[in-house]
Amino acid sequence: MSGKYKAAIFDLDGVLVDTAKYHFLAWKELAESLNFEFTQKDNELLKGVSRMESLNILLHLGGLAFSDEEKEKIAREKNERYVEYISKIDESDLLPGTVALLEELQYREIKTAIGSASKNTPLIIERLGIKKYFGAISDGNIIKRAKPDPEVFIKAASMLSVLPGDCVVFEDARAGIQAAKNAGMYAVGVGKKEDLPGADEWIASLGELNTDKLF
Ligand code: B16
Ligand code: MG
Repeated sequence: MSGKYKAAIFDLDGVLVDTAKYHFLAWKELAESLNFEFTQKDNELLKGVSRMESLNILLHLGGLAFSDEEKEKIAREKNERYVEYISKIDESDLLPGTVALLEELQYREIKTAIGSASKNTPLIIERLGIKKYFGAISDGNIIKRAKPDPEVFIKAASMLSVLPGDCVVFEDARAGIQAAKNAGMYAVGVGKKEDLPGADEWIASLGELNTDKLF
């Protein structure tokens, strides 16, 4: 069937751009400064999770506890490290197939939005030069409830003036797939089926998408 969906909503980190490695480096440096080791495998637990929730998971792994005030300070430090990394990214950090898909959707007049937990979304899309492809940006700066709550995607649909049922979400995190399904949207998992239960279909990267089937 073609022409079924009217809009595409993209998660940012891990779907459009490979920022997970920079989040990892920043969290690892922070863990080292607190005298414990943080591994790539640990980093998987933080994908799609908000900054504060990520810090809670990290501190739990390190067996440490801090006051809310101290945690705010540590999260700020981590973000400063992360921002230093992403201030240097460019188009080469985009994941395979991203620009071709965004160009195609624009040509076909399919509405597009970003639905990301990241408060750094404006900086990232500016650095990548992809702002022009999106009709709406729903991100960590405007939402109150983290994925798997559907708020970030519901807001994106409303900003695009489309119904949730008319949207396809592209997500690389388990909580993001749940958020999309909680929003009543079609969910494409960008990653492995075993890592992303509950999605409606799975692709390894955006370059693999069969757009005729969805739009
Ligand atoms: P920030 P997404 C998420 O972005 C990341 O996957 C996650 O690792 C990060 O902790 C979260 O954004 C918050 O990011 O610290 O930049 O506000 O995958 O929802 O695009
Ligand atoms: Mg993601």
